Amino acid sequence: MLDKTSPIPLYHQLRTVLEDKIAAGEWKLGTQIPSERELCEQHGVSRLTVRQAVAELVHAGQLIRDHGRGTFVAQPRVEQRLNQLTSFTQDMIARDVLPGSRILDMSIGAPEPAVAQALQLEPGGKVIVLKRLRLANGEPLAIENAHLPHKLCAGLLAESLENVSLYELLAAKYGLTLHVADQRLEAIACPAPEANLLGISRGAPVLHIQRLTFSRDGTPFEYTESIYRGDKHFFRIELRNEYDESHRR
Ligand code: 16G
Repeated sequence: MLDKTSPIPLYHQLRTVLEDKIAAGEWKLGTQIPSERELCEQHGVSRLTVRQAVAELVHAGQLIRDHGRGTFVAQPRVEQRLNQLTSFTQDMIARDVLPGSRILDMSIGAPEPAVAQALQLEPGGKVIVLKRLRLANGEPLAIENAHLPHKLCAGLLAESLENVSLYELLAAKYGLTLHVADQRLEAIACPAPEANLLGISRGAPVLHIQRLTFSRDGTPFEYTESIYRGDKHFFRIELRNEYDESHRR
């Protein structure tokens, strides 16, 4: 119910009501939402209010406008918590999305000096390069280019890694369990080759992520550069006020 006496603007109240309909599955994925006129009648508000609420949901990626056809409930973007160290597979399963991967490259070679340094390799140390297209419900979501010290997991080259969790395999066969990671994120315009693989336009906004992962004994065992689609994925982080006494116990 909208409250016309509330200081919260009506379009914002309506946005919340519409969001609840999507969350509750009353408005199902991919279905067309009622027309502006119907929404005005249902909620007793003006066209301007409806337009503003719907525009916000389109902007937030929850609705999609198909000009000439109408407005539809969008496939939700995949959320990833930044304060939890997880694998792609875990992130997808937590969101009821089917994870998958296609191998783009699997080889052994000499790393770039910066990668060799990050992975603390000895001079001449080699890396296994594993480049994968990561799929969410069969659709391309990210490209991950992992570099792993060859001496820590030499047998990996003989493994079949299509649709397999790298982290699960590293833990089960090589005793490499995630402990901490240093991760950097930046927004970039997607270069052409990656855009082709991801099925998006060249220059579309994507997140470029670098992750250096360490095992429990402090050994860096994975350096990965990834590109995540900006339109299908978002990161979320819980922020704590360090000055609030109740956090310091
Ligand atoms: C995550 C990691 C990636 C790692 C992958 C393993 C980011 C940005 N990257 O996607 O570095 O290689 O998980 O996933 O979070 P898997 O175990 O499903 O293969």
